[in-house]
Amino acid sequence: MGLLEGINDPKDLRALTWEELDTLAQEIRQEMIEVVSVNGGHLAPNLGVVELTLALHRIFDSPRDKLIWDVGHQTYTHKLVTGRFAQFRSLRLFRGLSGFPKRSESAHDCFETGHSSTSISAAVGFAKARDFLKEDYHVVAIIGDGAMTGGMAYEALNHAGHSGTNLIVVLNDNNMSISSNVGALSSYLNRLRTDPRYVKRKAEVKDLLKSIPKIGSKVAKVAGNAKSKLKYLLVRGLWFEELGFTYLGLFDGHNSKLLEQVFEFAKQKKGPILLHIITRKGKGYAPAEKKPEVFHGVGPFDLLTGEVIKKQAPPTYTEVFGRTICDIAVRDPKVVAISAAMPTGTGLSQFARQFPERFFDVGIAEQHAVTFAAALAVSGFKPVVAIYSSFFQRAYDQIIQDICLSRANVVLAIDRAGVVGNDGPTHHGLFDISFLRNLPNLTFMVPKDENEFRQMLYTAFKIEGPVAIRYPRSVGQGVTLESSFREIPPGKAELLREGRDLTIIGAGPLVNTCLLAAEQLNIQGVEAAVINLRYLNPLDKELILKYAGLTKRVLTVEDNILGGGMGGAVLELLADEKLSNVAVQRLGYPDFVEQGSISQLHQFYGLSVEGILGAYSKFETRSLRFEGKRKIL
Ligand SMILES: Cc1ncc(C[n+]2csc(CCOP(=O)(O)OP(=O)(O)O)c2C)c(N)n1
Repeated sequence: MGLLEGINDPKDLRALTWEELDTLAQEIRQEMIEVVSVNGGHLAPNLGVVELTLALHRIFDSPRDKLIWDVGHQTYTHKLVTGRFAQFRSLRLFRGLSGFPKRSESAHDCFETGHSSTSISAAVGFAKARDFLKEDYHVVAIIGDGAMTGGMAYEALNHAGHSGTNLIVVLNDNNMSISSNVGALSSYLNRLRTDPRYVKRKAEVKDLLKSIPKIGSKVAKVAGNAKSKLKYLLVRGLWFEELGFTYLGLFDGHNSKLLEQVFEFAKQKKGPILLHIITRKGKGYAPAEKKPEVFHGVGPFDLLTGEVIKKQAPPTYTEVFGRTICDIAVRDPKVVAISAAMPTGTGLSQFARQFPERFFDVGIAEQHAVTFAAALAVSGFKPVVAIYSSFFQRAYDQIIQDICLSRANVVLAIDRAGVVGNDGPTHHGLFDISFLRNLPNLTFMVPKDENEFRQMLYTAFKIEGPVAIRYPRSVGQGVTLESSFREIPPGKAELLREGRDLTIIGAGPLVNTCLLAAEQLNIQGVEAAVINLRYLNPLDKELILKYAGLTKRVLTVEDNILGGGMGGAVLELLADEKLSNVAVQRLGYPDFVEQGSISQLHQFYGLSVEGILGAYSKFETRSLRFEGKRKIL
């Protein structure tokens, strides 16, 4: 039996010797590598924070003290030492342990995260609540250098520095976001990191910290003296200090003894304090150290070689996006592309290589990305902003104010629309239909397959005004990609199958599921028309009304929350046109959706052939009752 099995609570960590702590760190790394090699997950960020997490849990008293993890993708060690070792093999699986902090999982997960740059805001909230209630605990935000590029982090630093409340920010600086970190702040951190005073005096810092007593009445005085020496010795983080923080750094994030001394010191310190810790992404697993970007969030891989297991499959929608946008940009020099810290994730790496001066990675700054694009568009360029659906939520106001209101020619490429699988509720793209389909001036498209997607992208740059296109995190249908371009007629849906008993309206790749279901229904003698909606805005009212009127039964199928979704748009249309004799059923998600594979989730929520057949059978009884009533009347 290893040490890890005996850790049921962070308190158990405090009994370990330094040697045992080292052994535990190795066991934790082994466990994480093994589990992620099967289940997939955020390996490199987690390997980098093993010592940091253990030190935090030995020095702070979670759950009384609040540990708030930014993004939360680096909480595997935290989970393993807070009583979740037994469930760790279910990490990211359907009904299993979440890959992010989850309040329902443990009291140690004091705040749920998944989206970046919220931890300092949350820390200020916890600290203020504590101050109000005259309670006494520590609040620690752990934020990466990538997350530190997000606007919310500055808003919170601004507030925290001004309020002067006691809180600790641990800046986990591994010099990487998912890809290389970008921007002026990143350069600033880099200057601090490479400051010769830090490089030369690492050893001196260690000695000095040894002189800081852990507890006792003399702490304040001695710590005060030590602090001025520390300031002299350490690199000055003037920028943070100007904001009202005490800055201390830089410290080796893999040196447990040093980390514990630093945290002990920070506990005694009044006011906001920022500890600048240097870690190595992927630490302890050679393939992840070598390719931290690949192992940031990785699917199943071969343990020994570190080779990611790739099934032979059609290209993903993201890959098709990457290729197509390059093809379009070759033809049109005004096309520029913008990513918010995810050039690889959004398929823009090739564009960045091919057109470096026309590519912008703005960091984790979705709001800025959108307004920046709006001004580029107003200046005559044709920007495409590629962001995942759930991260676009950040930029809602900017989409309305800066893009739609002024009809800016911006293409919003909404990747990862619909359920995304094992990252779960923080990452599913369930809301974009609801929050975008009603925006004036915004043309909103959804392709049924990868070739239609390619043609829609081409069409998007032909349309005057803003355009959004949503597409999923999955491989395509395997259809042939036409090399030539053609326009998809704006506002026109596509009738894929005639029928007079039922109209099935689908959007996106689920249209294929609708077609398969229609074939099954046909075997049962039911003639179902299938409409590929293509445009959520403007709606093809004519076609919808025609088939709704003809079949009197409409079933909508969408990879989105039901509230405000595509089915809602159809209902609004039928109500507006007073087609009250049409029965409508909607398939989609009634609520937040948990983690699981995409096909598992589709199956579970009835977005499947069986789900459609089941829905149809309910129609029958309902509409018969309805028809019966009408007869009586
Ligand atoms: C609002 C938002 N945009 C984008 C992401 C995707 N994302 C997850 S982690 C990450 C990089 C974070 O870098 P850093 O904070 O340095 O953490 P590291 O993984 O390097 O430890 C990004 C861009 C996100 N989670 N939230």
